[in-house]
Amino acid sequence: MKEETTLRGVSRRDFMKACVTVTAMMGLPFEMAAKVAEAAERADNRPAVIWLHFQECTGCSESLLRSSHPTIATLILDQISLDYHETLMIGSGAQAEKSLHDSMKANRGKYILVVEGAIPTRDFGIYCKISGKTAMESLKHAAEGAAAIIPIGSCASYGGIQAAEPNPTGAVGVRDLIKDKPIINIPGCPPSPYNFLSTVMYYLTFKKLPELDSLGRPKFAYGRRIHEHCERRPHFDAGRFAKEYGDKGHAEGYCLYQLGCKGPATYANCSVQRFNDVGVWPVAAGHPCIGCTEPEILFRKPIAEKVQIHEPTPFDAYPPVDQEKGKGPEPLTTGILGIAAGSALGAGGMFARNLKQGELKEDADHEKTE
Ligand code: FSX
Ligand code: SF4
Ligand code: F3S
Repeated sequence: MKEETTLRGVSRRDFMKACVTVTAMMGLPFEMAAKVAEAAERADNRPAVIWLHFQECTGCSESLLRSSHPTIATLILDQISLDYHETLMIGSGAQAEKSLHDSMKANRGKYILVVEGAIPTRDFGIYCKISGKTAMESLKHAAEGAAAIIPIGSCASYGGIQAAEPNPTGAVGVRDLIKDKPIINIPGCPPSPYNFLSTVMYYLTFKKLPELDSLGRPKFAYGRRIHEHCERRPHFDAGRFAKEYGDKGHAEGYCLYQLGCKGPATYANCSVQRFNDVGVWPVAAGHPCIGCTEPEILFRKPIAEKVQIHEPTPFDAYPPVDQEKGKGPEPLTTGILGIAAGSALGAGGMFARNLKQGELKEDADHEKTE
């Protein structure tokens, strides 16, 4: 029997599955999935979206569109009226500019402005120009009529790789230039398309912005550290670490902390939500997390450098590797032991120094021990 189709090319089952996933990601109870689905299905509920590209690699759009399964991209594109997107629209030149200005005029005060890429500010912003205007001018102009701005990716959120030292073009994120509009950062290099979809769905369902953290990220997606849910976490807690790429520990799924994994200091949901409907994410593929959602880590700290762990994070997803069912220490205890083991085994002079009031401070030097 032919499956009922709700939205373009998406079966009812896939549609509901995506709505349930998005609802769970927002931290809402299961019953709210029906409300989210209802908001998604309303034909009059499609905000105009203007999507600007500045200094970036287009990986954010790619991540959204290259999902192995069309559900996410289709859902996103069906939930919004994407009036202007330089790499997706058919028109170009004067025709594209006309679409941009027509949409800004027709939807003034109501459209969502999505920004992909950093904005160069040095030398009056001349290092990125589109249609004769600098990125700074285009952003300020488009921001004036926007209801809210979503900088997608770490470049638009914080400057990203363009802002790495010595930052030759003076690249900055949207929040450095626009101060009078609601801004919801969706960092990541690239970010999970689900985080963008969930943010849009939240806005459509509740007609308000989600709660944000101090970096302007939705708390529902960036409220927990990678390390808390990582599938390699039981190995961290047991003191089992990959020491080199391709060694036995690496092949057997041991913790990547000693290879520089920034998971203990990175707030994101990759270890839970993963990417592209097929369950991949960097750490599962054997690469340390490089902290791509964190402005102080991404392209600021070398990939191999170990992060300091300021407090033990209890894991809550996987049983310890050597724990018999129903026995064994509490997660918090094993977390602390794991930090100590990581310190002793991996970083030479790195050691747990200060354990008071539940806070464990570590000192990292980067001597090679072996
Ligand atoms: Fe930046 Fe987006 Fe990194 Fe690229 O375009 S967040 S360089 S993956 O993708 O802006
Ligand atoms: Fe996972 Fe990295 Fe934490 Fe190890 S340090 S458990 S690989 S997040
Ligand atoms: Fe980025 Fe780390 Fe997730 S590198 S994609 S935050 S695992």
